Amino acid sequence: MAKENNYDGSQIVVLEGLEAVRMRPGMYIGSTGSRGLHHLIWEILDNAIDENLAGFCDNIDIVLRKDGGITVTDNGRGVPVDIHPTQKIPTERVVYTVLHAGGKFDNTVYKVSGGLHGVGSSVVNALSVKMIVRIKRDGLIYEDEFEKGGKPVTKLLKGNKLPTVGKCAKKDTGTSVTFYPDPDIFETVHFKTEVIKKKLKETAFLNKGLKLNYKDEFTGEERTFMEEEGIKSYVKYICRDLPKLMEEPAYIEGKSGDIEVEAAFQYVKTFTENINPYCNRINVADGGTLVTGFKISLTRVMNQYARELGFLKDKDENFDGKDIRNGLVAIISIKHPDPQFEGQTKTKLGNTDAKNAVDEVFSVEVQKFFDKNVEILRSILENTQKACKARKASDSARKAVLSALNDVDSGTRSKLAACTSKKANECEVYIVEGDSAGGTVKTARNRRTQAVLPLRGKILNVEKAPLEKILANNEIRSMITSFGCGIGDDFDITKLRYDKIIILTDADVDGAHISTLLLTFFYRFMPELITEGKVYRGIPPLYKVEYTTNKTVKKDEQITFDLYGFKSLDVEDEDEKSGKKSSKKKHSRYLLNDFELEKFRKNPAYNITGLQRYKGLGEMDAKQLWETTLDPDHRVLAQINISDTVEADEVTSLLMSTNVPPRREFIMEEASYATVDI
Ligand code: 0R9
Repeated sequence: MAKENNYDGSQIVVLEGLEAVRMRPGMYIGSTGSRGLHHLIWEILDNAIDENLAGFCDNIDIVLRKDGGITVTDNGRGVPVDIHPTQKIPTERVVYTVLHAGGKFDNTVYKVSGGLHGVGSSVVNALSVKMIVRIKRDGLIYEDEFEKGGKPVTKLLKGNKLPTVGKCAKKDTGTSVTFYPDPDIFETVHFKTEVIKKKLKETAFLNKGLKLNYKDEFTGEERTFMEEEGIKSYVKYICRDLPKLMEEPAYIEGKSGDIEVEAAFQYVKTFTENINPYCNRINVADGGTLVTGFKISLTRVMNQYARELGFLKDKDENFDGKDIRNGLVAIISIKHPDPQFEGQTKTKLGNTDAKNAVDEVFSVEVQKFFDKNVEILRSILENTQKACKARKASDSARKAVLSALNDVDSGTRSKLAACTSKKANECEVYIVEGDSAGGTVKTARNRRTQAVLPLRGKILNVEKAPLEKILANNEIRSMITSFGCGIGDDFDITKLRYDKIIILTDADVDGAHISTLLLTFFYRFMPELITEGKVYRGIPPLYKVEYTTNKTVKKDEQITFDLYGFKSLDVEDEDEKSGKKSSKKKHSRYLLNDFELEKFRKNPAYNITGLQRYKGLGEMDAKQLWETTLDPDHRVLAQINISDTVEADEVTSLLMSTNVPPRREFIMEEASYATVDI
């Protein structure tokens, strides 16, 4: 294939556009970390899925290549290769080099679309060291290659035509994109198979019947993701380990004007509500109009039935929407031709017509379902009735408990060892497992800014207990009073007394369990603590190694490992501290986990002479605890974040389910990781 590196005038403007992407990648893909890196795949994948939504593609291959690249191939029509009317180069090249190309902006190419609205392909090209686009169309195979952030390598033929590299059957059509992310832009160019597979699983649920074939050339793993029942299977999957009120999810679909509406729901016997909304396959985690339409419709329909079936006696009496949604797991998925995503994170749908469309379709279709399934309807209404009674009882209990908590000085009621500073932005509270570790943390801490709240044993599983019991629990009351920001509907983050809430448990299964119970409590009663990034897990080291080395060990040397970003802290020898030069060159170092220990062992510069494994926080003295776990300059904290609500609920349900084996497996795995996504 002919290659060349000169560009005409229009291409220079184009390259300036791509250069802008390279200057500010975060603006286009969110970050240059692992999340941003994977975003590149989602962009290309989205374009292939758009072709599926348009009805021309039913198969997508995703290959994690041994050479570090990724190839995504669809069997759609193939990106057009004709000469673009204004740019005078192949349309394909416009798509991959012009920032606002793709046609999604004016809805001419695709009626509904997700992703970066047409700029995705060129953004991925701009952030790659190499990209190869292969198109099969009209019995010919075309290829276009780019390098160094989108600079065309392939020389166009006479009339600016795209060169071909072979022939194929006429009916064999499609687009294949291979790209290699630029290591100068991304902090890591290491793709994570688990992240990709999770996305493909979600994509399969949201695109009924679409075949997604995954291949990992490193491990040889090959998997096909396909869900014949789409979001119905998704609900089934979320509820798989939960006790169910209805055996099978209900599935509803319909159209209102240009808007397609799909919903699947199932009631389970837990106290929670879990609604996951999608618009054009994008998870609109903050809800918006489509969720409002769904809730209004469900509340109205259920109250009508409740009156007809005698669950409500008074004609003006109504069940609260919250009671009706008690135990509900639902996926709502709409396809909108012109979605307006709102909010800072663009995860809330703003279109008012979406509210009416969902209300209209759901009301009609859900009644058809319930008219055929009266027994299910009755058990949901019985569940609603119980929830309503419990809520009325617990509303008064909650008010009584909260006012009692407010009346008494929090410090004297709970075991909180407060800090002296009252400035929330510099204060943090350590929630510590057990009185004994709590005692050491109290001695070791910086009393001005670090408060300590020791918890006794395991805390209550809020997923299973009724509200009265939750609010009567001492550990939970201690947390509510210490944080000072209320719970549930009364929660007010501006009143939070601490900038960081740090969970500190032993690095064992019990510790991980306590940690997840705490996270579940926060997630259910104070979710903003997590969404606002206030909750952390303290990661104490698992090992202390003594070693000799010929290397010069700098005082306070820190090593950062790439994989998890862990730090290991080198501690000073008594000799060095007192100013003497160590003749034996003996040192000690804290290591966070087995991974670090392995890495240390393999390093020929170090000769390990002693190894201590900390079974729990209690084995460290105050000085050790300070330097490894409390000192803001050296400690390792993992910020807890909710990467997406479905995952959060899935994990919470998994952890709190009665199905013990998968729960144990998850806790064991999580116990050894530094970052927690609940
Ligand atoms: C592997 C990833 N796939 C893609 O990026 C992809 C884009 C794409 C596409 C069309 C078909 N398949 C595609 N795969 C397409 C074809 C036609 C009309 N619209 C879209 C057609 O044959 O008439 N395109 C996405 C944008 C564009 N094509 C366009 F802007 F070039 F038209």
